[in-house]
Amino acid sequence: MVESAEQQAKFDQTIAAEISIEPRDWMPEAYRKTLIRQIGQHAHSEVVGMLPEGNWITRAPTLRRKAVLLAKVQDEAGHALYLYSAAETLGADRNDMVEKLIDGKMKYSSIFNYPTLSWADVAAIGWLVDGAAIVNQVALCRASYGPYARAMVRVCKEESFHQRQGFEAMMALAGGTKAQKQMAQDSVNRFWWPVLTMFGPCDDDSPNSAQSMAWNIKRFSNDELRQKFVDNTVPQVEALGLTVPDPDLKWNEETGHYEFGEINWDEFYAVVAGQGPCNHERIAARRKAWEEGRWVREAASAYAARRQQAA
Ligand code: FAQ
Repeated sequence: MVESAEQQAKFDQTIAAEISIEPRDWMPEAYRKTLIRQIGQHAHSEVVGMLPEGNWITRAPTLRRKAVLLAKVQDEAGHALYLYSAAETLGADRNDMVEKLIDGKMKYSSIFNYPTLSWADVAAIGWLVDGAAIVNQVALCRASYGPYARAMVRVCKEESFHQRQGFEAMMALAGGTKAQKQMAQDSVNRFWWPVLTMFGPCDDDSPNSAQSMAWNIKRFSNDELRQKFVDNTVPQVEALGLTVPDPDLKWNEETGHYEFGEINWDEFYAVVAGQGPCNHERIAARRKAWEEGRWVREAASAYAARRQQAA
């Protein structure tokens, strides 16, 4: 497609005027590709993100916890569906995106390559992982692409419920027996640093940020959002009577922010490159689901074609 100066100028004006870009509007190819990349990765994260928590559905400590966890995991599937649909409005093909995920050609959030070793990890995912996801996604409610921004509004409402249920489950453990409190602390120790990497590399090492911010897809930089998460969450850790596993963490009165230690970026890049503790397991699970669901997709397509023919 030839991108005319006139189309580009109209697009630039729409972005500058804070008016949403909609599927019918002309958009630069690079904008479309960036959105498909980000929304596709986001959708995949929701699907792969069901695995670590799904691991505990049969082992939840009470019926109430089991019912809540089932509903939460189901919500994540719903988020993936809104997101795949938003990517489809840009011309992406859902099957193609899923095949790219299982062939390792599309990414998903690094955080879901860490295992859930105890029940406290399920609480930590709700509280910390959903908590980090909200900080990122509240900003995306104002993303310039309409279908993405609108999907985020609903997702954020559900995520904030998830975050509270995670905190509440963590509160039960932190206020429980000595062994339960230790389980909660171990989980915070294991999840704290990986959660901080959910926001992406430091701004200086983030190749996509400048352009995505110019297009109003991203409204805050990776480091700004990470700082916001730390500022929100440290008081919550303290309220639980737990500690943050960072000896360099300190409150800076002048800036009004917490200062925190150096993130292990080598570990982050290794996990993104497929060398995290659970990468193989996660992709194998998605591949199995994709292959075992083939007959369902084929049957649904054949049925839809027959109905169309009859009509
Ligand atoms: N993991 O230039 P940037 C959830 C990649 S949803 C893996 O900074 P960008 C809900 C990045 O893609 C969690 N890869 O990139 C839930 C890029 O690679 P590429 C998911 C990462 O896009 C809770 C490269 O590094 N949320 O948790 C990560 O401008 C509980 C360079 O990075 C979203 O996807 C990472 N952590 O900024 C579900 C939110 N970070 O594509 C179940 C939407 C970066 O050039 C249970 N996404 N990379 O090859 C975003 O906001 C952005 O894409 C960022 C990255 C901020 C993640």
